[in-house]
Amino acid sequence: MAHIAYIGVGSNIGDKLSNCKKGVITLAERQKTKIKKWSRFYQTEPVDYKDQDWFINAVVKIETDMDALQLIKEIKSIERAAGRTDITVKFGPRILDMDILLFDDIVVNSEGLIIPHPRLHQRRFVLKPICDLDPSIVHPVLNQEMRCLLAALDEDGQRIIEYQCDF
Ligand code: PH2
Ligand code: MG
Ligand code: MG
Repeated sequence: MAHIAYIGVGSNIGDKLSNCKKGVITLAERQKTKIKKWSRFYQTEPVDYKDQDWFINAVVKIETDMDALQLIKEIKSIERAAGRTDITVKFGPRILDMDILLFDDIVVNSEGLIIPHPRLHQRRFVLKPICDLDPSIVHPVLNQEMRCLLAALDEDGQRIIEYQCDF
């Protein structure tokens, strides 16, 4: 059975845009997964850990036959293949970060996997691209539309700028 998931993708090392694109394309090529729609790409101010380069972020809507656990395993493997190691500083610089933001409307709270992503509602670099895709998506725990969560955010320390690219 096909599932719909929203994946947040980000990079702030090397060719950031290419790292993001390649990560998602690899996911789609490796497994029974279809890319349904890309958000716009954004240059985003680092959040939580400030002393690092700006990120490129986007969100992609996928359709997949994998369940959430298979999907997270596949994502971890793609992050490792891109050169990411286990010693990555929490919230620090990364070549490739792919996070499951939403998976159908399931709620998961296990040690290795939390869905919806626990910080999704606090982050402009996630909410803005999700709203590009569909601002009426309802957060399955908070029961609020993504456009409302975005509107409720503070301006401070979360600058994002649309990144012009032909993709
Ligand atoms: N990811 C983090 C920590 N901070 N800041 C921005 N702007 N974009 C990110 O993707 C990001 C971050 C940890 O995953
Ligand atoms: Mg992340
Ligand atoms: Mg991550």
